[in-house]
Amino acid sequence: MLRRGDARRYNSARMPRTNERLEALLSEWADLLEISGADSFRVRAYQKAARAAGGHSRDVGDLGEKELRQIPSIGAHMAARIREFVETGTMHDLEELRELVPAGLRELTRIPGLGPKKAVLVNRELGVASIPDLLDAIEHQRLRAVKGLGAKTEENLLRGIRNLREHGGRMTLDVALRVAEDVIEELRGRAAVEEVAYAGSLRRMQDTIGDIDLLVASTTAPEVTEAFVGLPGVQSVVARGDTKSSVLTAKGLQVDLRVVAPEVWGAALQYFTGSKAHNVKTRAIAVKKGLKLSEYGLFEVESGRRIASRTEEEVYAALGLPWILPTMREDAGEVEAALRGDLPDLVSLGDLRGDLHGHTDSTDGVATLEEMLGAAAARGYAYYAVTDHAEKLHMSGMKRETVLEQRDRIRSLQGRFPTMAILHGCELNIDRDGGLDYPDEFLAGFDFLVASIHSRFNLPRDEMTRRLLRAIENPFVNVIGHPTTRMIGRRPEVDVDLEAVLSAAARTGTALEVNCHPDRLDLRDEHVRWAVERGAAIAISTDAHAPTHLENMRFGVATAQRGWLTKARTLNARSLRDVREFVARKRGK
Ligand code: DGT
Ligand code: CA
Ligand code: CA
Ligand code: ZN
Repeated sequence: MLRRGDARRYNSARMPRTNERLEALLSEWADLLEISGADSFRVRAYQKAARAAGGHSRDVGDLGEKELRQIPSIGAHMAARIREFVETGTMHDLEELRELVPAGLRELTRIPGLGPKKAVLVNRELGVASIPDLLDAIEHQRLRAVKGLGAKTEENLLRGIRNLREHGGRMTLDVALRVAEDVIEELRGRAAVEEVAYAGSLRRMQDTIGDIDLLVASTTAPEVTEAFVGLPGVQSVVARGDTKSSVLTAKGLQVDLRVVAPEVWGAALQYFTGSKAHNVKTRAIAVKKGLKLSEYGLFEVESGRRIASRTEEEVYAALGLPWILPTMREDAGEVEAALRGDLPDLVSLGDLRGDLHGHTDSTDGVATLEEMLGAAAARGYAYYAVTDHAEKLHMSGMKRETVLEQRDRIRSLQGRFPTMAILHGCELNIDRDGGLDYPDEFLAGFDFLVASIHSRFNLPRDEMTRRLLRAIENPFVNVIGHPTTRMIGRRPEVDVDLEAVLSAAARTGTALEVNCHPDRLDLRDEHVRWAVERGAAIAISTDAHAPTHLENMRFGVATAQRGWLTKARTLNARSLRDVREFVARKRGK
């Protein structure tokens, strides 16, 4: 959970709504084009336009066609489509395309590991037109009869389908948070509402959210409920009572609302934040003390007297516990640690002094070097690493002369942001054998290096492990970026001996990343915990491709907290000097 001040700090500047909707629509368009066999150039044009619209610093809805065409990757055709969307709320050609592509086929592309290309292939060769069809084909081993597919594909797709089912119907953190913040903003102004907050898995900042739980303190519950079910974003009302109601938004997201009396606010917040397992533990502690804990407060069993309910702190204190960060409330040992007075001091947003992974328009970012640096400096960072893609990234890596030009530009920009140092870095591609894009002499010219897997996600476990270990052993590699490469709901984690990777990282002085993008959150919470136990350092990095992405830091911090990461173990909570020393030590200097 964010400290109270942090949330406010980052609420003000978020991605404009139109940009976000356009990004989603244009990338859907790209997928549909690919399924219908359009040439790859066209598909890429839509993908690029999607990213450009999503990452643009101004609200694209406010721009005319001429201004739109000045955005890189947006041509006349795309500009006209965007205007059409802004004016009519839809894009006619996209709607037509949706009609053309069968729903079953569209569903297939939602399976992690099955992109549009493979979906077309299994459809054409095997007549597979839905997920049940695909499961049937896998079961009868029909996939391996198709050229280019094999037993390994079957295994991967099964994992993908499982992954889809696990996360299916759940939303990513950013989506949930935006809906919750919108509803809260609507309710906050009403006279009947004394307090309003989100609880549940969103407050615990789990990587995916089943439904959003909102809590309101009020003395006039019916009035609040009335306002809630009548909000503009509400599509349908699932349940409606005096103190308890549920609605669905247009996208089918469920929002639950509970209205409680102001004097039991703390107890209700504690109860509805959960997790259920954490609550079981806290209730057991109450029972041992002759008390009873519910959403209405902490009571003495014998007298029925309420002894705490106003704030969460009071409730925990009356149980003999310190207040516990919501991100820790998973019954993962936090209650025991709290009882021992041994809760670790976890990293928080305010501890971070820099961001060590970010892109510019020299590769696939959508903003210039100066724009990215300006946004980073505005966050008060003491350092920022520019890590554009190295040359072997398909179609968008930097040639060596571009790297050197960028280095010169960065040199001339040092001092432009008086309190922020600029590190010249690069995001290297780990090839299938663990090799990197450039020879060591060239790597030595960088201040800081991230190395990531961007291809060959399906290697067998031992090969994948060897691959990552070799990259970790390179003296110039400082961070392994998004180590498991998962995309939530879309691509499963690579099969790797993570314990071996973490141990090697700890031994060699290499950090592992918590990639803050809400579609990644990689390492995830549990893996962070393993890393902490094995003594590896963690870099919490946004991998920003646009200035707005810098705000994703809050998701990475929450994920790190869920993995019990301390400030001491967080690379980018250290001073610039210590980060430089981290680099120098690995290089043997
Ligand atoms: P989700 O929605 O699947 O992402 O996960 P949560 O944790 O938000 O779960 P949800 O929405 O079912 O309930 C919200 C919180 O309310 C949950 O974390 C703890 C509390 N809660 C709900 N039902 C129960 C229950 O039967 N027993 C207890 N102790 N707590 C409950
Ligand atoms: Ca929930
Ligand atoms: Ca719920
Ligand atoms: Zn990156």
